[in-house]
Amino acid sequence: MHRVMVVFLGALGLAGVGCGGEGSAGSTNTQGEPHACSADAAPTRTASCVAAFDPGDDGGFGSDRFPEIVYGEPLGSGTTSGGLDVLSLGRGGSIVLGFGGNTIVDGEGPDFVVFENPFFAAGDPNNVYAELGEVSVSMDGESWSVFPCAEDAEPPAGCAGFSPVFANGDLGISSLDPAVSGGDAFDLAELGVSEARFVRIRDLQGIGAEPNAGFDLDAISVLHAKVP
Ligand SMILES: [Ca+2]
Ligand SMILES: [Ca+2]
Repeated sequence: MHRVMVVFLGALGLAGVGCGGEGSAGSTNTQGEPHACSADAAPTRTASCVAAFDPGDDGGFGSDRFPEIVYGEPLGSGTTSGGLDVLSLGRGGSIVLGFGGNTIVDGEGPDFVVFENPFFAAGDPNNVYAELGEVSVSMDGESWSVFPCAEDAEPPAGCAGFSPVFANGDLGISSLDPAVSGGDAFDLAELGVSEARFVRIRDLQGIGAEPNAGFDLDAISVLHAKVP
């Protein structure tokens, strides 16, 4: 079993080190290795850089369009089918995303939203096809605060990957309006955290068949951002 680990730059916590200007958000080298998130990059309200990616087995769907596939607005498919603008993390896979030079801040209510591609199996709202993920946040990329995920609760609580996604950049349904966006919203206040530059998603359930195994990440949007 071979797992590829894209090492998270340990120097991220050191201002300016390892975050050179040429690593523009959204670009990859020929190996598909993502560039680290630069604090100097343009601030964004949706994910715009990958700081680390540790894929699990049997994932890889969407990797031909990685990293752009996890950037920008989601392309949700609502309740009837899973959106396809996603990267499958694989069993136990994890990914760390940033928002260029932007920072999530704790405002009133939820502060950011994670979009996967859950849907109602056979149209039954009580039978959600979900692949749950654990969500963590960090300011420096080294020290993490973890949202406790009660994956066996009904409905699951504190996890990503349970709520269908209606936000759709092509349809003009904004991911920044929780009233219409769907997805799973998170409030930094629940962790006693005031700000975060990075969001980490880790697949918890390892379900699905190759290449769709694990959490399918579509997008992450910031509701309360230091730079609106
Ligand atoms: Ca909040
Ligand atoms: Ca996407």
